[in-house]
Amino acid sequence: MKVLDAEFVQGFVRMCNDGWELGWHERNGGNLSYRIKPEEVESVKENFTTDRDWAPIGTSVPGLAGEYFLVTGSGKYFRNVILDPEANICIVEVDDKGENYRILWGLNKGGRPTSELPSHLMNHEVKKEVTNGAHRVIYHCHATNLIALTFVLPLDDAVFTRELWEMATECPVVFPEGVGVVGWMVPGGRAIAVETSKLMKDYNVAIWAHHGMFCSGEDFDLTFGLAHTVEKSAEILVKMLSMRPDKLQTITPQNFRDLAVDFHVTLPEKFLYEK
Ligand code: 2HA
Ligand code: ZN
Repeated sequence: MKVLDAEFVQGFVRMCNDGWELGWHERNGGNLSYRIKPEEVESVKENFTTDRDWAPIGTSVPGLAGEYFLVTGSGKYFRNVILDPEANICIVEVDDKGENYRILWGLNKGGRPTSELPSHLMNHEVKKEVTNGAHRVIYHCHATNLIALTFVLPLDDAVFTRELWEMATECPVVFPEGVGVVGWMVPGGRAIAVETSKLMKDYNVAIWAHHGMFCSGEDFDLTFGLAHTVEKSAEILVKMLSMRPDKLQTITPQNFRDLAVDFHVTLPEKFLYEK
């Protein structure tokens, strides 16, 4: 099968375009990666070439040895992915030590995988382990309202979780485990990847202060839907704070406990503190 005919590739391309249309991918902002299923690799491997060199990942991910990923290209624009996928995304293979990668398909006009490859792969490694292989998608976007909030809220997991939960009743159901926050760090390297992947042990969302967010999920719908829900809630909070600095009424800790019972989710008590 041609790579572009595969359903996982079409889902990946559609997600890139959805994020672009929502305004989360100015210029070359953001990146997406998908851990390809063995049967999907099998279905497209006739298109792979092995003439491109192995290159260091920049960190070590032994838990991903031998895995294949579909990833966006470094410096490539999300708005161009749908127009020319083969020039803007690529399939890479991780070596048997989890130290190097090589491009097997795509980036046919040159280029490298996303500059955030260390964060993507370290997050995949953690999520593969803690979800027994269920999570396959890692998504990084520059969602506007969420970034704005990182200037006015304390950079604290409990504060961000609680404020986002209060802004939309669906939130505690969509991300019951809460969200984690990384203070400002230089992007693109191993250090920010280490901090982000630590948070991914507990959360499916990691917020990068003054930069954006990382989301993890099982498939494109769930992962995009998670980012969309977080950003929608952030937008409501920005609007609310713009109207008045305090709330006249809100969802209370007891309301959240009642919701948790009916919706069969566990909401950690550490997020249900009295204010
Ligand atoms: O330019 O978003 O974090 C891609 C990025 C880097
Ligand atoms: Zn970014």
